[in-house]
Amino acid sequence: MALIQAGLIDQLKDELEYNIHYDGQVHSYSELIPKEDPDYRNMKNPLAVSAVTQTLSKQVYEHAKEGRFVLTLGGDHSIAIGTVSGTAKAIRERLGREMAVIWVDAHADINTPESSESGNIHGMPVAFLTGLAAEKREDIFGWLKDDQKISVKKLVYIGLRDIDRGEKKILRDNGIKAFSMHDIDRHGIGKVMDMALGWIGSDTPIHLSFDVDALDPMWAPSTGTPVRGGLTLREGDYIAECVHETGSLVALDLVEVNPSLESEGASETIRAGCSIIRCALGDTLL
Ligand code: Z70
Ligand code: MN
Ligand code: MN
Ligand code: MN
Repeated sequence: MALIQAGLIDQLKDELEYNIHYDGQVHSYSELIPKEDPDYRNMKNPLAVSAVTQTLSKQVYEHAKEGRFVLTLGGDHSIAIGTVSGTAKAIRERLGREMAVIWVDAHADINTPESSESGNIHGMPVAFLTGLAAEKREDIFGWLKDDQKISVKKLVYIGLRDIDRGEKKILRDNGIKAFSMHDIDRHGIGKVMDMALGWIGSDTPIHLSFDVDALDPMWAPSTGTPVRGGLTLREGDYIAECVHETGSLVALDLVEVNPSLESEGASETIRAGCSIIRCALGDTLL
C-alpha cells in the first residue's frame, strides 16, 4: 500500500504509459488465515502461508496467461511461492518454455523445512519452487505441481551475503549460480549482470524476484532482516535496468518493504522500491 500511495501506479501509467489492470485493493487474504495453525515439519504458520500463496498463484497465473506483465508488491518473500508458480505455469502453457528466475536478495531463501533454523517459510520459497523441498499434504504446499516449478539450472542469485550453513550446502550440491556481494566487489555490477544474463541465455522468459533487503540498509532500512554491506541504490536500479533491456522480463516481485519497521527510514525504503520497479519496467536515465 505504501508503494502505491507513493504514486507508483500513476508513474507507471503516466510516465511509462502502461495499461494497468489493478483492482485497487491491497489483499491481506485474512479470510484464508485459520485460527489454529500448528507447526508442521518445523514450518511456522504452514496452513496460512500455503493457502495465501495458492490463491496468489491462481491470481498471478490468470494475469500471466493473458500475456500481461505481472507486478506483485509485498510483503513477506514467502509470497514468491505464489507468484513464481503462477508465472511458470502460464509461460509453459503460452510459450512452451521454461522460465528463468533472477532472485535479488541478501538471503538465498532456499532452506528446506529440515535445514531451516528458524522455521520461517520466508526462508524457504526457493526450495519449494525448485522441488528441493516438497510435501504431499495438499494444504501445505502439496498443491504445487511440476508445471508450476522451475529448474535449479534456470535460477540465478544476485546480492547474497547472509546465507545459512545448510543453504550453502544446498547451493553447492545443486550447482546453483549465485553472485554474492563478493563477486560484485570483484567484478563490478556491470560484469556480474553480463554473467548472470549469460547463464540464463537470451530469449528465455525471466521472472525477477527482488527483495528490497538486497539493498544496503542505508537505502532500505525498513525491512524485516536488514544486512549491512549491500547493494547501492544505483546497483539495484542497474540490475533492474539490465533485466528490462533483455526484453524477456515477464514478471516482477518487489518484496519485504515494511514501513512499520525503522519508520524514520520508511520513505527512503519506499522510494528505493519504486525506483527499482520503474527501472525494471523500462524507465531510462536518458
Ligand atoms: C533465514 C531463515 C530471511 C528474510 C529471509 C531467513 C532470512 N535464512 N529474511 N527473508 N526477510 O530463517 O531461513
Ligand atoms: Mn520476511
Ligand atoms: Mn528474500
Ligand atoms: Mn532477504
